[in-house]
Amino acid sequence: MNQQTVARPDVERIARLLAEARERTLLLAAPVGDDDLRAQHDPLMGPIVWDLGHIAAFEELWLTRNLDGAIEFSEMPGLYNPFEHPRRVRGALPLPGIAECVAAMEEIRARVLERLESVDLAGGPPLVRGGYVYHMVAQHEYQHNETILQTLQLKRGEPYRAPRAIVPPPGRETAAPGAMARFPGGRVEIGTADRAWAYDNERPRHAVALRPFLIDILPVTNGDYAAFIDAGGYRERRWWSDAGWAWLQDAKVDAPKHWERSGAHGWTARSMDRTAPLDTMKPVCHVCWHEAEAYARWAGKRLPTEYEWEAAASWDPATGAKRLYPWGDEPWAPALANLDQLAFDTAQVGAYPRNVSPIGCYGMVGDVWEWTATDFGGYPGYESFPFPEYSEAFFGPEYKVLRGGSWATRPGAVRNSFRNWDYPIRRQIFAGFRCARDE
Ligand code: AVJ
Ligand code: FE
Repeated sequence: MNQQTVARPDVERIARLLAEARERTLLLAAPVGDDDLRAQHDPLMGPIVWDLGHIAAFEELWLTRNLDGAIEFSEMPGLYNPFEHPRRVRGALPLPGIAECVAAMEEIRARVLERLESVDLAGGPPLVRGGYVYHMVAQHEYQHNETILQTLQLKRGEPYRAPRAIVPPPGRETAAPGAMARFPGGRVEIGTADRAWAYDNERPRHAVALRPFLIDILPVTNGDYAAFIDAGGYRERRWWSDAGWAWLQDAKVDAPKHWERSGAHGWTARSMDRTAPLDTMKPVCHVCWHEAEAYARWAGKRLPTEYEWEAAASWDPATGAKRLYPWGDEPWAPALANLDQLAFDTAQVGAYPRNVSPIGCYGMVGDVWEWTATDFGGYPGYESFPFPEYSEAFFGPEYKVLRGGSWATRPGAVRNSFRNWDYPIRRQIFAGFRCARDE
C-alpha cells in the first residue's frame, strides 16, 4: 500500500465500492452473447449494452466532469441520454459491441480513480461530502443491474442462464395467510436526513400523523393470489377501478406475467431459465398496481399508503425509534433478507426469520418490491439534489410508489426510506404487494 492510501481510507473504500459494483454488472452480463446484449428483447426495455454504456456515461458525467465545475444532466452524451432515446427505440441506436463497450467503461473508470485521489471528501461541497456523489453513482449502477435483470427475464430466444449462487432457506410458518399486524397510529417520522447515501426524494425527514391501521404480516403469496384467480377475480368488474378495468380489457391477461396454465387447475411460473410448478409459498411477483388493487378489494382490504408501509417497516411505536431496515440498523447480510440478486428468484415467505419489523411484519425488504397506494411526489420541503432528472422529473399522479426492494435489488440500493416508482400498468418489474385495512 502506498502512503496516500494509508492516509485516505475513504478513498480506498470508495475505490473498492466502485470495483465491486462493476464486478457484479459484468457477472450478470457474462452468460449473454453479443447479439443478445445488443438486441431489443421487449419494447419496454432497451438493449443491455445500452445500460452498460449508460452506466459508464453517468459515471463519467458525475465523477469526472462535474467535479471540475457544475454541468447540466443534459450534457450527458447523446447516445446514452435516457430522455433523448426512450427504451423502445434504443435497439435502433448505433450501439457498440460488448468488447468496445467494456473498454470504454474501463477507460472512464481509470480517470475516475485518478480524480478520486484529489477529491476532498471531508470538506468539499455537499456533492462530494461524505462520498455522496460516489454513492449515488454506485447506486445508479445497482439500479441498472435490476433493469438488466428485468430485460433478461423478458429475453427472447434461449432463456438467460442465471449464474445462481444462492439457494434461499425454505419458508417457515410465520403467520396464517392474510393475518395482519396492528399499527397503533400516532406521530411517525417518515423519510431521512441522511446526506451520504439517501436520494433527494427520501428527504426531508418529517412527521406525519397516522390513524391506527392493520397491515398484512406477509406479502401476498402465489397461493393467495391463485385463490383470487380461481374465484373469478379477473372476470368480475366490481373488484377493479375504472382505470384497472380499462387496462385489463386492453391487456387481456388472466394471471401474473410469466405464469402459464398447466393441467386443469395448476400453474407454472418462470424465473429466468427455471420454470417450476407454482410455489404457493412464494410472494406473488410480476403483477401491476391495478392487479394488486383489485386483489386487495376482493380480499376486503386496500393497498397501504407509502407512509403506512414505511411506518410498518421502520417505526417502533413503543419507543418512537426508527430503523434503517426492518430488522434494525445493521447492514444487510445474506441471512437477513433475499436481496442481492444471486438467488435469481423469490424465496418462500418466512424464509428469513430475522427479516421482521418492530410491529411484526415479515419480508418487507427483499423478494419483491411492494406496490403502495401513493402517487410519487416530493415530501413537504423537498429540494432537488443534485439534479432534477432523477426524482422531480417523475413527480405526479401517473406514477405509483413501490417500497422494499426485490431479490434483484442490490443492498446498497434499498432501505426503509427508499422510494421506487413506476406506471400502474407495469408488470415486468419484480413487484408484488401486501394489503392494509382501516382498524
Ligand atoms: C428509480 C428505478 C424508477 O430506472 O427509471 C436509473 C432508477 N434513474 N437511472 C429508473 C434510475 C436513472 C429509476 N427507478
Ligand atoms: Fe440511469
